[in-house]
Amino acid sequence: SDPSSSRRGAFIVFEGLDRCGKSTQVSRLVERLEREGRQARLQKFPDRTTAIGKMIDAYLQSKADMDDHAIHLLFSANRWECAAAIKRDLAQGITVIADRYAFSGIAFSAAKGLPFDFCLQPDKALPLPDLTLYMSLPQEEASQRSQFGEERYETMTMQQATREQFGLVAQEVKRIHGEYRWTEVDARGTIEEVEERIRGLIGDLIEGVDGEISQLWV
Ligand code: Z5A
Ligand code: MG
Repeated sequence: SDPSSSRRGAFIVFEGLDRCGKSTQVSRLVERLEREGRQARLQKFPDRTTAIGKMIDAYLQSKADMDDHAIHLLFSANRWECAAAIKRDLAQGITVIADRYAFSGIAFSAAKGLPFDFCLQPDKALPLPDLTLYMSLPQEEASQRSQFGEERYETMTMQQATREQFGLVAQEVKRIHGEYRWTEVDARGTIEEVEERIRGLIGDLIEGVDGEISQLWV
């Protein structure tokens, strides 16, 4: 019998600061998997299409103001409303590729000054990614890619603070869930060069994973 048929899909998350190339690489990866005849699904966070997502979108565009704690919980709630679908797809052997996840949630809110422990709590027990690829790009090169956008958080000070918090998040993931779950990717170079690096790091994860999905921070 075919052992791969009993395997679940892998849950792979892309993280990183503004304009490091997450959305570009995530869509290329999903397209490649589909070309190869595999089942894959892209899950973007925030998912701005849901009711909660629309509130987040208004906040990011500065059309609405919100208490820092309240918006933090909404970002997390936005993941919880997608959690069942992620688990269902993984169980059916579909590879789920996420463009940002709980780690952005912690890094951005902690960068604003919320306590790190508070930031972790609401995402506790969400599906644990099998692999998080953190795309790292020096600030100077990120700035060259395009002008900062119009959205909240798209300032130099905020990006620097978030970069530091991502470092702490990486430590926590490695400490609690193991070194192999968090890998830094050099995001410099051409789109094709970065794509090759990512392909090498993902390896046979796309063949599926044995065992049930674990829980984040548990
Ligand atoms: N946020 C939060 O606070 N809490 C949470 O829980 C979550 C998010 C989930 C919106 O996120 C904000 O929400 C974000 C974090 C916060 N705030 N900030 N900053 P978003 O994911 O919707 O943000 P975005 O604006 O769509 O994506 P991005 O991060 O800014 O960009 P990216 O996806 O990493 O990059 P890209 O769109 O693929 O590429 C950027 C540009 O560079 C584009 O013109 C590309 O063509 C170009 N590019 C890409 N790769 C290359 C290479 N290799 N060379 C040259 N140029 C390249
Ligand atoms: Mg993006």
